[in-house]
Amino acid sequence: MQREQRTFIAVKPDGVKRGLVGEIIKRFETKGYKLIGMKMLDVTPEMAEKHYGEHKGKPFYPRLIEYIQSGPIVAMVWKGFDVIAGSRQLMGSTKPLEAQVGTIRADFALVKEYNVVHGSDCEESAEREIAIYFTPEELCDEYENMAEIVIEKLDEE
Ligand code: IDP
Ligand code: MG
Repeated sequence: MQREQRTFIAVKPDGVKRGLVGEIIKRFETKGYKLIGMKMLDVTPEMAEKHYGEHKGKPFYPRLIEYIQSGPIVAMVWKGFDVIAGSRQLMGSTKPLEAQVGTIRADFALVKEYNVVHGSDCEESAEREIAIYFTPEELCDEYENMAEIVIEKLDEE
């Protein structure tokens, strides 16, 4: 399948505390993406710094590092056709007021500092972020989900 990608998605601590885990997972599932890894964990300072290394030095960095450690996250790996751009679309813009109505951040977040969900922004970040949170053995990619069956049929035509 062409443009089959993996991405790292996390329900951030505010999303977990607000009881949005199921709602957020539902949006990725119903879109047709395939869940291949999931765990709840407390982000360590080392993980936080690796994850958000690109933002080091920015004024909001210390608060971001504190925020991502302010409670457990639900870390996930999703796979699918154009899943990186597609999940950014489902999440909406970083700033909730700029996010389109119907996206997760427009529907559930008020401010950019607490925007309930994380998603990788390119293939390189996706692979880097997946490796921070998961070992290859923790990913379950053996089963076939409905979207894969449909896309295989399209490929055959
Ligand atoms: P993204 O999560 O949409 O990819 P990034 O620019 O990569 O957005 O920023 C990472 C996270 O840092 C955001 O999701 C948000 O939680 C936080 N953040 C981004 N910009 C600001 C800011 O200007 N002030 C405070 N927090 C910010
Ligand atoms: Mg980002």
